[in-house]
Amino acid sequence: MAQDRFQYHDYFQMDELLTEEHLLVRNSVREWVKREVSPIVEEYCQRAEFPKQWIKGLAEIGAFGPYIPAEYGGGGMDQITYGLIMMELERGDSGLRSTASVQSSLVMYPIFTYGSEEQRKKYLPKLASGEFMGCFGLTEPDHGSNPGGMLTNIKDMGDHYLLNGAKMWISNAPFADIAVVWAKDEQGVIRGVIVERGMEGFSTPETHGKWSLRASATGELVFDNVKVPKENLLPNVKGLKGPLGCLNSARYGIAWGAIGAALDCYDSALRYSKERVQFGRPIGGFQLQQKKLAEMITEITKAQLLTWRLGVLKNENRATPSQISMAKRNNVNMALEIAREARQIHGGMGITGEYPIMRHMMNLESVITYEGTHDIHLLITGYDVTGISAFE
Ligand code: TGC
Ligand code: FAD
Repeated sequence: MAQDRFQYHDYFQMDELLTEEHLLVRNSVREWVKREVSPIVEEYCQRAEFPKQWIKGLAEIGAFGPYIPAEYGGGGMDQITYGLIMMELERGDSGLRSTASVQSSLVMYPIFTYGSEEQRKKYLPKLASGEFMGCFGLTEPDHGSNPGGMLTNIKDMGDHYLLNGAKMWISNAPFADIAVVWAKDEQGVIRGVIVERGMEGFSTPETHGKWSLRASATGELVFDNVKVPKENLLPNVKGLKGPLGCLNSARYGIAWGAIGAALDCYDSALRYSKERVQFGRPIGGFQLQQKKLAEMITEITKAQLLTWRLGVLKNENRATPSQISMAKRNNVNMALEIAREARQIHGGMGITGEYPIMRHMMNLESVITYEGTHDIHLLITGYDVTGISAFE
């Protein structure tokens, strides 16, 4: 990618709603992204490789477990700080945000919330420092939107559990040290277990050929009679609400993250529209281009307000899963539409790696599908407002 000339856009002066600490963290993450991410992201994306050197940097800026209490190595910060970090990371690349949100919301969160004290002490500090990387196994080849139908299972063998099955589309799987895996016990109840790399019968083949999230590693989790020690069971949750509870946190982070991708596309399109001259004038002077830009900043501003309010509710423990679904769905769709329009404003240049647009657009095609598809989140809202489930 050419030099990172990104400038933040705050049309409704929302910075006034943030604290000094929020601004400090946000600005330091933004600087890190400009320094360590933007110069190399395009190259790694083209090579379809996750830049492992980002792990150390992510840990140093506090992107692993920002809201996990400091006694377990986390940042002890609030939910708005977490959101701001996700926004800045996704401004760099959705794959980068994915790595941080999986580690924080899908690995550290369940261990903190559903784990034993021993599990918290054993894993959380190492996950916060990046010494351990984690992944989250819910989706299966035949159970994506409907995880309740999962086939992966554990059998109680007395002194250990025997784990069998397979998970698919798992972010960070190829290099993860541990996996939080959701499986049914002999009574058909969904339980969480922590599986460690090196356990016999556990493998993590990488998924190749992706046109999206190319700078993020995705893979399968395959369990062939894996002996999981009894102490690796997450004791404090049973049922689908376990994994779905983690998704509330990750989807919340994505709602913020998508604004970052949208801002990057808008910022690039705005600058290009002022610099690119056709018919003797900057293309930003043509009404058709102004319509696109004006609509972009309007949608970004609406998403910023929605998400900030969601953050306030989340800080007060009042954000409902349906509110989170609405924000995730709205913001990711908003970002994807902005990426498509920004691509057009850049003309032919929009398809090249000189600009971040096409990369964001392709990434967002995954973001609109993972953590619950665009359709599923609409149905969650539909259920919430009518009281009638479309899933039964
Ligand atoms: P349903 O009967 O509605 O619910 C079952 C139980 O779960 C409870 N529940 C929730 N609890 C906490 N948070 C939520 N958001 C919850 N939603 C539901 C519910 O109260 C019930 O509890 P209980 O005590 O009565 O048993 O379940 P359903 O089978 O009808 O399914 C509902 C549906 C379709 C909404 C849900 O399964 C769903 O969200 N599907 C989408 C699947 C999904 O999002 N997968 C994501 C995989 S992880 C991922 O994509 C990571 S990408 C990471 C990255 O790279 O950034
Ligand atoms: P399906 O569920 O088969 O859906 C196909 C289509 O049917 C969609 O358009 C969907 O909206 C629609 N559909 C399904 N059910 C209904 C319905 N009831 N009504 C209307 N329409 C419906 N999972 C993890 O567990 N961990 C991870 O780390 C992870 N990372 C991912 C990374 C990437 C890059 C991707 C692409 C996916 C990842 N996922 C992960 C999986 C992701 O969560 C699933 O892809 C997603 O939940 C959708 O499942 P599916 O792909 O099986 O689609």
